[in-house]
Amino acid sequence: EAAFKERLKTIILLNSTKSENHPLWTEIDRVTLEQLHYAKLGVGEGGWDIFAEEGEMRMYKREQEIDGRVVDPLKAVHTVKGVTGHEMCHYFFNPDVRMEWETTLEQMTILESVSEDTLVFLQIHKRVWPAAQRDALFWSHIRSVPDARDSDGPRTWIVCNHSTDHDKAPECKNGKYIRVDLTVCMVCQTIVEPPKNGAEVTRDNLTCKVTYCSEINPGGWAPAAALRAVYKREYPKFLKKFTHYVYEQCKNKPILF
Ligand code: 6CM
Repeated sequence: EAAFKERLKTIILLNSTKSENHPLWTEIDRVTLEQLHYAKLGVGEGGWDIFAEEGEMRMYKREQEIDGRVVDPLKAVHTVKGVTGHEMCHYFFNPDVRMEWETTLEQMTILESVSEDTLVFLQIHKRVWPAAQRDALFWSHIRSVPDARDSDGPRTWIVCNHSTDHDKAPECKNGKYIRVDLTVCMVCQTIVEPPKNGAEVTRDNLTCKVTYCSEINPGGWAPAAALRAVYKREYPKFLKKFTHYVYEQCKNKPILF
């Protein structure tokens, strides 16, 4: 009986560290699945205008304002050879490497480790003249989902970031920074080209299809033209830098399917 109780305690402890038991879970699950669906919709309809194109990368936006604030939704697609969707999403989620590729960041704090796949972040972003400096408070969640092609090959991966509140975060009303409101997702699908004669799959056989969607409300006054100019410069810079970083990190490592 003692052994049974001990085992039960371990099971309860293990389950309590799963994100499914967290008060935020319902929202995390809902927003992540909504974003997955949204990312999969093409850009053919819905008034998407292309604003950047380089190699395989295409970036689209829809100009939109709420109370005079620019909240232009952005959708980007990119194709990267030699990496998997799991690798791409792993590096996008992993706080240890964020400073290596995130050029808009001044400081990053993990406010809560909800579980292995979910973290709550407080980030202070670099100030862009002439607007006030911004911070962002959001949960970040990574998961794999069955591939749309219904194959038994590699699964599709998603990272979803969404604004939240947190006891440990400073009040934004009287705070030093203006808090942005964001919903961001990165969805990555791995395509494996089967090697000839049943040979082992190498990085030469891999292609990763990346979709990145972002909606950021600047949260307070920011001059519209300047903000759009910042986005036009920063988003392509981010996606190029990030995907190149992942390629470089992975090229001599075993494949993480
Ligand atoms: O998705 C990206 N990064 C993730 C990890 O950091 C995460 C964070 C997104 C927050 C982005 C907030 C940017 C705030 C920019 C300040 C605006 C100031 C207004 C000045 C007007 C003149 O999802 C990559 C994000 C790439 C952003 C370009």
